[in-house]
Amino acid sequence: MIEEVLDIARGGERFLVACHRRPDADSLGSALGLIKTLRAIGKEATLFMPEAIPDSLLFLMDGEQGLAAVPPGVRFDATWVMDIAAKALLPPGFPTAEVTGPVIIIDHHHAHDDVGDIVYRDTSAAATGEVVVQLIEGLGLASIPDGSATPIYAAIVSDTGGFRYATTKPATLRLGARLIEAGADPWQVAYQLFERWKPARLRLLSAIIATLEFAFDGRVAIMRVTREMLEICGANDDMVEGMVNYARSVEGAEIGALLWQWPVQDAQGKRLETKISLRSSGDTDVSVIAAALNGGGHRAAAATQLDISIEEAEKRLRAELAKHFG
Ligand SMILES: [Mn+2]
Repeated sequence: MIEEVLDIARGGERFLVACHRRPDADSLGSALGLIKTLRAIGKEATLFMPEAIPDSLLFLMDGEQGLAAVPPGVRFDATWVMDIAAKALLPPGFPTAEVTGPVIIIDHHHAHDDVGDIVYRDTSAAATGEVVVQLIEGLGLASIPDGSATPIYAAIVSDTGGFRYATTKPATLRLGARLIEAGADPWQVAYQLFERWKPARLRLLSAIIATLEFAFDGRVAIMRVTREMLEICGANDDMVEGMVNYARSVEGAEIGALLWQWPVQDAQGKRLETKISLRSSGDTDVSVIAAALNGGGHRAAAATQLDISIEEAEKRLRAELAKHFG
């Protein structure tokens, strides 16, 4: 319940705010929006950021310093984690319960599994950034707190694909207008999030598009990205974000899929797993397909990660798709 969450904000003094693993614009934007909001009501708030922030999101930081690790002895009254639907998406090195205090989840996904002690999910919200505005209002703040308009606006612009997706409601656009009135710069945000491509990323796009194949009479468009392709293009994994949309954009494709070779190093050793990103152009619920492959997401955008080779993952994916299109 939102009241329970607001009570935590009112009652505590010192908070840690975290994003999900591999932060995106909604997770980081809503984290920064919440940090400014907590400060606006006189609280201490610190960003937990153990990973490198993608270049396209650095503009959101605006002088904010993230904490890569919590110094020994530091304790928080509570820790907020933004835009997270599964335990596996907690950031690397997430502190223990005695450091974090109660863990509060602020999100808009359908949960994949239980994460957090207190959970506020509004699955009708287009972005977690929108949920942060509910907190701002719930705390009785008269206006959007200083410095929070741009990150919250970026969160919403990113998750709605620039106010294009079906999640864009009249209220979403009204909120966009309010955030611009509060100082968000729409072109600056769009340029940083959607344009400003490095040459290596454009080369990578070309390589990924060269792998495009159609299945099930063109109803599914499948693309791949391997470590070798990334290396040849001089590209990194951050540059792959959003590429799957090109598969969906093919006329007649109901689903766009991207298989992505993903290096993992853990107790079981070093190996290549496979991420699968799925996008629906409307009629098919890709979260059902992702869930059958141990993943999750939304109706229009879902993903999973499998501990198998890219070839094996493609077989599994095609077998699952055959249940819907076979
Ligand atoms: Mn989101």
